[in-house]
Amino acid sequence: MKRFLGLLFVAASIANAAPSPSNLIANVHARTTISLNGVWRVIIDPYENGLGARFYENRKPKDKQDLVEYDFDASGTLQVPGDWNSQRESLLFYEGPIWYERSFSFHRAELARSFLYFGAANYQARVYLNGKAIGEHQGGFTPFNFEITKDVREGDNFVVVEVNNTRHSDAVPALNTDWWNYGGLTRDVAIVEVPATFIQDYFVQLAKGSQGQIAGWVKLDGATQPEQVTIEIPEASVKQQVTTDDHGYAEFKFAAQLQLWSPENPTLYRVELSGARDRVQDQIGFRTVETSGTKILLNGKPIFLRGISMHEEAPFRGGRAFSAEDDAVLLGWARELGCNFVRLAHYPYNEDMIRLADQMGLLVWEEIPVYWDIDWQNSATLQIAEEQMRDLIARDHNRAATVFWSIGNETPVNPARTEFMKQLASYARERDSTRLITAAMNHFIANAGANNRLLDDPLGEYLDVLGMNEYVGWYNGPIAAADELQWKTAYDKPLIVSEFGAGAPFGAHGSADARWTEEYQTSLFQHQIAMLRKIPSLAGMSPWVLMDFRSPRRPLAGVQDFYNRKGLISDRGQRKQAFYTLQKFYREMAAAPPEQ
Ligand code: GCB
Repeated sequence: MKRFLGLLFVAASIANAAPSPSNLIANVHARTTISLNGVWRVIIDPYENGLGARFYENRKPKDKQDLVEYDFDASGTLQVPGDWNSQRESLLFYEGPIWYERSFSFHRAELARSFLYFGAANYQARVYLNGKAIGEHQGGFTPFNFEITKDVREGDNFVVVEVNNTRHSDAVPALNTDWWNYGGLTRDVAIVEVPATFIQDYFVQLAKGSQGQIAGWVKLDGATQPEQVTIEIPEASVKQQVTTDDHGYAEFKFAAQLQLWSPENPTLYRVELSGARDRVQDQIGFRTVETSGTKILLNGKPIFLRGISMHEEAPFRGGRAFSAEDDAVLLGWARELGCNFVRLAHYPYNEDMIRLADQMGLLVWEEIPVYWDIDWQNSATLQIAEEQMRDLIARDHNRAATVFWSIGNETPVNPARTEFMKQLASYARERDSTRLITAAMNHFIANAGANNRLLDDPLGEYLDVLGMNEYVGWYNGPIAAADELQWKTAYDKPLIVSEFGAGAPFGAHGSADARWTEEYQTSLFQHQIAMLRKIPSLAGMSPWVLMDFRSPRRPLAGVQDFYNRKGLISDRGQRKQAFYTLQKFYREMAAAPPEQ
C-alpha cells in the first residue's frame, strides 16, 4: 500500500493543470500566417440545399448542357470577419446556413505543415478545401483549426465553409438567449504555417499559491522522439530546459523572481519557447488568485472587483465586435467607468480582447454559453459544453487577466442540471486549477423574514466564487424594496453580484419612478449600490450592462426596438446618467476600498 501511494505521488502532475486535450494551436497570431480575411463569396441557403447540390465543389458547367444551379462567382459577398446579420439588412433575422467561398493562392514553405484556422464561426461549420471535406466544428465562440498539409495545393486553392446558425434544443446555448444570434465567420480566418514538429501549446504560469515558482508544461505536435525545449524569460533572467517525452510533452517547475501582474501594475514578460525547429513568443503576466473565506485574494491581498458586465457587440456600427478598435473602445469605457474587472458575458469573446485586458490591467470573467435552460440530461450536450470550456481554456490559459472560468448563467435548479454543472466545474478545474470557477446564479429564497434573501443553490458547493444576478427594482419589486433587503448566501465563499440593472433608452427623461427613463435607471443604481454595500461577503460586482445590445426578445417599439436598453452607454456611444452614478461609486471604492 505504501509503495502504491508513493507511486501515485510521483505520478501527480506538478503543472497545475492537465495538458490540454485540445488540438488548438496556441497563440496563432505569433505564428507565420496567411490571412484569409476580407471579401468572401456567399450563397444564402435557407433550405440547406447546398449539401445535396455539393456547393463545396465550387463547380462551373462543363459545357452548354451541364446543369449547375449555383455560382459563387456570380453571388454576393460578405466581409470576413463579420456576422452576416449586420452586413445586409435582409439578413438581420436570418437563421440558417450560408455558404462561404474564397480562393487563394498558396506557395508551400519548405518542411512546413499548414493548418486552416478559424477564430470563430457561429454556430456550426463544415469546412471544405478544393472540394474535399476537411472538418466540422460546433460551438459559436471558440476557435478551431484543421490540418491541411496534404490537401493544400501549390498555386490555386479554394475553401468553402457552410456556416449554420440554426438554434437547437440540444446545443450550447440552446433555443433561448437574450442576445442576437449573429451568424457567420465572425472572427479571423487564416492559414497557419508551422514546422513538422512544432510547439502546439504551453502553459507558463505561477504555481498555484506560489509567487516565486513557475509551473507548467509544453506540448509539441509531430514529435516522434524526445526533444529539448528551452523556456526563456529574458527580463527575469530565466532560462530553463526541459526534455519532452515520446509524445512531445514535458512539465516543468522552477523558481523565478517576478514583478507580479495586477490592475495597478500590469507587468507582462516576454516569454520565449524554443524547440529544435520551432520558436514561439508570448507576453505573459504572473499573478496568483485564490479565495480565503469570503475574500478574493490577488497576489495574496484582498481585492474588491469594480466590474461591469458586457456583450461582445461593436460600438457605433453594431454587430459582433471583432477588431482592435472595437475592443479598445469597449474596454476603454470600462476603464473610464473606474473598473478593475469585466465580466465577459455570456460566451467567449475574441482572443485579442483578453490580450488587451492583460495589457490594461483589467481582471476578466470568461464564460461559456451554458445559458438558462439547456438539455441537462443529454450527454452529447455536456460534451459540447466541455469542448467549449476546453478550447476557451486552451486559448486563454496564459492570460493573467483571466481569473474566472464561469460555467454558466442563470441555470434552473434541478438535479439533472446540478449534476451537469458539477461535472463541468470539475472538468474546468482539471484543465486549470490556477483560476477560480464561478457561475451566475439566481435562485433565492426568502429567509427568516420578508426582507431577507438567501442565495441558495446547490451549485454553490462546486464553485470557488458565487455569482449572483438579482433584479430588485426591475423584474423583482419596486426600487425602494432594495432599501430593506438583507442578502446572505448559503456558503462561506466570496460573492460577486454579477448582474443588476434597468432599461432606459438614452435621452429618455422623466420622473425617477417612471420606467424606461434615465432617471429610473439612475435611481435603481443608487438604491442597489446602497443595498449591496451592506453585504458582508460582497467581493465585487458587475452590473448589467456596459452598452445597449441587440436582442430578439426586446420588441417594444420606440423604446427597445430589438435592443436590450440596460446599457450604461447607448449603442451609439452616448453615456447615460447612471454611467456617472456607478463611476462615482467606483471612484470612492478605488480611493477607499471596503474593509476586507
Ligand atoms: C439576465 C440575463 C441577461 C439578460 C438580463 C436582462 O438575468 O443573465 O442575459 O440580458 O437578465 O436584461 O434581462
